[in-house]
Amino acid sequence: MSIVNPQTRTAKLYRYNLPMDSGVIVRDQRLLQREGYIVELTQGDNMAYGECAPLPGFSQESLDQVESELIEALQGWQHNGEWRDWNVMSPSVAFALSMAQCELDGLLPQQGEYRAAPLCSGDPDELIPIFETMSKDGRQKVAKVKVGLYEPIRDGMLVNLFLESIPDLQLRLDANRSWTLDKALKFAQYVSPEYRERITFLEEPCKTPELSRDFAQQTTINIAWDETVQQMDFNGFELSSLLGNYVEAVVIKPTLIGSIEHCLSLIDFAQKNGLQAVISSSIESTIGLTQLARLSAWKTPQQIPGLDTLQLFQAQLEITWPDSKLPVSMLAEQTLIKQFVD
Ligand code: OSB
Ligand code: MG
Repeated sequence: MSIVNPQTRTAKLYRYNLPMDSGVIVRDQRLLQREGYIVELTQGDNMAYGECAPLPGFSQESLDQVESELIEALQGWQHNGEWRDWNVMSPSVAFALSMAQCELDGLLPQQGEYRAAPLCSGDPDELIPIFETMSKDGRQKVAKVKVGLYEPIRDGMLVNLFLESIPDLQLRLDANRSWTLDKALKFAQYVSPEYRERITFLEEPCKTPELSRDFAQQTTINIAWDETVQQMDFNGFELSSLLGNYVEAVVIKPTLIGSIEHCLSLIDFAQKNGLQAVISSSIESTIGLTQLARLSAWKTPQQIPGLDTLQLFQAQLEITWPDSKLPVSMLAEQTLIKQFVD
């Protein structure tokens, strides 16, 4: 008679491919399909997923590279139950594996924050119906608008118009480092001073953090770090360089940052220093996205996360997002790359 060891470990590695909405453009590239990997860890009766999906135009690592990193790490884990140092892995790999381990250990609570801040491309007609549903739900009106894609004057007038016509609206703006200081100031010139405090923050207005700080000083518009956090080494010294006047928030995109441990230390640093920490997506499938919603409910319950990216997809993957009407593609229909068993 054989007795099944309750600690028996097995793993599966899948590669997925999901169709995107036809108009999705990420850093000047059209993203027709989203590709990535899902790891499935099993230990005794417990099972957990992790998603590794480097984002083209943002992640440094390629799909080929993460596949070999994942295979090596999963082989090691299946044999001895241990992971190598997260810091030697690519960020998307460290995020996937540490999240799966966190889930396997029962550390990630089920409860999620699924009220993401709606992401608007800046077309005013698009915003009206969204705000109407937000009013009905009695929700705080927070939206995120991308700026920097058109003329700064147009962006400024548009933002002013939103804030003027919707008195209880709070806006998050994101310029993705696209402006010179001059252009950023042109933008600000068109936003009436009395509305500026309803801009919760503007992410990375200028090409460098120094210029973004100059912008904030001169305009009194709060800013947030996104790209700057992605490029940092993690140690106490560098973290303190994020602080300063008019710095309101750090945006945390785990796929681009790395392990959950790293993300938690960043959240902890932000909270201790009076900054908002906003968990945000790097366009993960519903497997990774729901874990981010749960991470947000667990560790940043005061903040509405930046997770309104499911609208960019034509399908969900295995796990469903509350109230989404998108069809669900099953993991079993995706490509099984490798199984890790004794
Ligand atoms: O510009 O912040 C960005 C998603 C992928 C890559 C870059 C960005 C984003 C988002 C996510 O905007 C949504 C959000 O932060 O609200
Ligand atoms: Mg951003």
